[in-house]
Amino acid sequence: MRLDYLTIFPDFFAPLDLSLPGKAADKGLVEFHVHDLRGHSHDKHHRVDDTPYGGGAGMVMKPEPWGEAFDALGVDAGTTVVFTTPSGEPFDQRLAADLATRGRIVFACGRYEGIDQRVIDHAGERAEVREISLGDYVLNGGEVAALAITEAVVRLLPGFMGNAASLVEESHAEGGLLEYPVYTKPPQWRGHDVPAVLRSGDHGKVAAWRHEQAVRRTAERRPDLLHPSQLDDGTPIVRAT
Ligand code: 6GU
Repeated sequence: MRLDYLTIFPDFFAPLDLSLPGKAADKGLVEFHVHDLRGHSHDKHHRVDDTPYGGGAGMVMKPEPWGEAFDALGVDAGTTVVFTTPSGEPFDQRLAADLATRGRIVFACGRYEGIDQRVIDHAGERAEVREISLGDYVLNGGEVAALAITEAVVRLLPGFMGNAASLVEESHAEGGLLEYPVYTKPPQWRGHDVPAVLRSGDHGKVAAWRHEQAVRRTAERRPDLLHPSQLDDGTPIVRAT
């Protein structure tokens, strides 16, 4: 898989050499290429933004540098262009798994109040386009979002963690539930004990306890996941007639 990043802040992507993505690159599973969008702006100040038509606050990213960058990168029908934007579709584990099947992704990281809509429309005429949001809050730009998406996608690449891990990760909430709490040694620590059931050696009781904890957590933190229509695991809901 080849991943390209178009940004006016290339330094944001230094972490790609570290940790998980760096390991994947070392294994030859993925290639990262970071590009400064200003290199495709040719006025004296390498401007990439301008005032919005129709008025209003803030600046809009100009189309020309993006178009030239797409040309230079050879963005084509075999490419997925990801625009990171708070107006995008919500990112989740399912979308990460979908993106992990692509051969090439170009991350277009917007800044200011957004990118001229024609850039997205144009990209859609030559490539697959996904507009993706990390969640319902606003970041200053799409760079951190692109890094987060990268990490979620790269760890799913076949051969990265072994197949067992990728299978388990197909849904972030296994069985539609959040993870149960986990413990390791020592058995007592600062007045807190490991729950006795986990040291009982009774695998049936351990499994039951973990399931109950997962349900409790999910009810408290993510009640939306408990609604059957939101499990969305691909299993058709069959109702008695
Ligand atoms: Cl993908 N971009 C920006 N700028 N803000 C966000 C976001 C993305 N996801 C959540 N907030």
